Amino acid sequence: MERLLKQSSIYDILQKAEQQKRLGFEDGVRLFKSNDLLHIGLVANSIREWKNGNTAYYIINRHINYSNICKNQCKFCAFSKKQEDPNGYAMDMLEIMDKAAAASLEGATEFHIVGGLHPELPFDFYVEMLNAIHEKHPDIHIQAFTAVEIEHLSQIAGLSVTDTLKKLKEAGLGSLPGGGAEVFSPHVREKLCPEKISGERWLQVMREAHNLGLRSNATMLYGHVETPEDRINHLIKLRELQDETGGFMSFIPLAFHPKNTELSFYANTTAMLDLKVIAISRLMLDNFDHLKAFWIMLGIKLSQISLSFGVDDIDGTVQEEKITHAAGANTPEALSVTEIIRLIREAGREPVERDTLYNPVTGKSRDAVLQGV
Ligand code: V47
Ligand code: SF4
Repeated sequence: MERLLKQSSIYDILQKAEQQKRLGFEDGVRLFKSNDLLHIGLVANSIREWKNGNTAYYIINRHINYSNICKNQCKFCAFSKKQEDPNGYAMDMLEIMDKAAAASLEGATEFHIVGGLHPELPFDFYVEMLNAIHEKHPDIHIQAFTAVEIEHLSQIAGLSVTDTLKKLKEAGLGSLPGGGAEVFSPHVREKLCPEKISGERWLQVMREAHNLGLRSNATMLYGHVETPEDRINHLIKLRELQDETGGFMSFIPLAFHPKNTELSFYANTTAMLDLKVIAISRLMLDNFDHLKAFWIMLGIKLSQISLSFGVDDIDGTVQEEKITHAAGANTPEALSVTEIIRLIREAGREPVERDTLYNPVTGKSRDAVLQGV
């Protein structure tokens, strides 16, 4: 094994990673330019096992995309609609509460709530939505609003980002999802999402959230115009903020789905790129505890394989997903707990149900809930 590894042209980098020494920009770029996926994966897997043992986490959750109406027009997005578009929607409180109640009956421990930047919904709508859900389901964690939505809410509320976050936290917000990060490089944002907040602003919103004790996730949307250099720059920026705040829980690479977008001439990502992004992220993000495969985007089979390339979490039951499915995802919109457990066990890992903050969810009462699912 050692002999084979030594023959690899990236042996020096893999050895550094194995010795838990921090990788630099040039190291990351060289990893992306290498096709030695198995050796990169081998070391990523050893780091994953060092951090998380044989555990593979999953969560019983429910996505609620409260509205697809958005004032931005990101070129990679097939989900958003203009207000006048007949396919635009905004759920009313009754519909949102119905979805939350159904998820509660199914044993959900998390609501994942994101939407477009609606030009007219008032700030009160968001506060009332959190209040209503939190009052009815106080034990279910609300993970809501990307950093991009938080910036939008602060603008419509006429408040600073920190004061906006404080109000949302008082109303029941538990943590922030990792969306909206895309790729931080200004030249990529200029091409794909010029109206969106800058990468620096995304990081600043997260910094302010972490400083208030709100944890969050982080993402990177890959498989379009970005270069290996852009990806590594993105990962290093996340690593720097994590050094400062320690507020990120997990990193989730998001594979670009081109169908029905303005970038529909792009092909879907390949398994080689998907696994390289996963394994290299595991090697670069030495201060992130968790690496998540969002099976909806990655596909069920590759998500299972990713458990041997650095991933320790395959997200959850989800129940309804609109963003990737608008862009042609061919995965289902939900997975049962039984199916998630089977995938994890067949990968030789130990399934552990987690809550949003990665506490294991266990106990007899839990078993009783799950028997009814
Ligand atoms: O911000 C938009 C991305 C994100 C497309 O934090 C697309 O646990 C692929 O962030 N193809 C929203 N991706 C989803 C997201 C997420 C998902 C699951 C878990 C978590 C978490 C976060 O989806 C957007 C954008 O970056 N996106 N369009 C597309 N065509
Ligand atoms: Fe709007 Fe988000 Fe879609 Fe961009 S990615 S158009 S901000 S919903």
